[in-house]
Amino acid sequence: MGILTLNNQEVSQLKGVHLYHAGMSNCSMRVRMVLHEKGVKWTSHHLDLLREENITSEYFAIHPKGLVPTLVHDGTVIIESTDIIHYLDEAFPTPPLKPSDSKERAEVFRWLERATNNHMCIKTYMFGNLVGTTYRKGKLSLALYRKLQKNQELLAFHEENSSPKGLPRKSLSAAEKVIHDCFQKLDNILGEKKWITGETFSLADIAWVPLYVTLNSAGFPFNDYQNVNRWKKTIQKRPSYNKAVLQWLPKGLMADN
Ligand SMILES: N[C@@H](CCC(=O)N[C@@H](CS)C(=O)NCC(=O)O)C(=O)O
Repeated sequence: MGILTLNNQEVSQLKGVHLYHAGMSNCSMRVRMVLHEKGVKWTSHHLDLLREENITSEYFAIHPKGLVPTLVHDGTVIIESTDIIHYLDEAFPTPPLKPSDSKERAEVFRWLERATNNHMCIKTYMFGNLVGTTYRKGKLSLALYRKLQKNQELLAFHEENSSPKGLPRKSLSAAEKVIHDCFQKLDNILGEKKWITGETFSLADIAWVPLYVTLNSAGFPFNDYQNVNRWKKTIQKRPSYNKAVLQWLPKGLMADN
């Protein structure tokens, strides 16, 4: 579980639930959805990723990779969105967002793990198709990033995206293939079940619907995934979707979602 012990007075003194997050970030959407599903009051610390508000020594003192989201609950810092939503489900048990059946619960964890494992592919697709050029770091911000970022995978990713050629075509095609495989699997499952793990709306649905939303905004072809489209439309009717996803999207992307 992504619980951190930081020597950071500023966050360790925070009371209640605080979320460091970004509007378009799929990882932040899943945390906001869980907070809204559970009716938890939270304080927003919004970071504009395009303006690199996450690339500061202050934020790296909270999240060692400078990523969103970060949850702080009564001074305890939790990172990794799938760990955060699992934590929230334990800390605020009503309504539960995991099925009572043990096999279905195991499936929830598999889908959370799958979301975590595929994050770099989603990031690659998003940068290659939507945000990459706007997100290219100039000389100065790359220098700052190199100073702050200790994670070699993220450093290499942003260096490559910021190079004149951007991310290589080969990485984009590989990412696209992984995403198609995941959504095909999801489509097959949703042909037989209402929700990803059965009859209960769960953390698995909450972890995956933001991936649909962000990929859809970047033009990922979802037309052939009929069952996934039906599932998405059902989730769209939930108040938490409106509050945690739609209201945080840039205006131009709201209509498509
Ligand atoms: N595995 C992490 C991934 C977090 C992540 O990559 N967040 C993205 C937004 S969805 C971010 O902060 N990007 C900013 C950057 O790469 O500098 C999680 O699930 O929390």
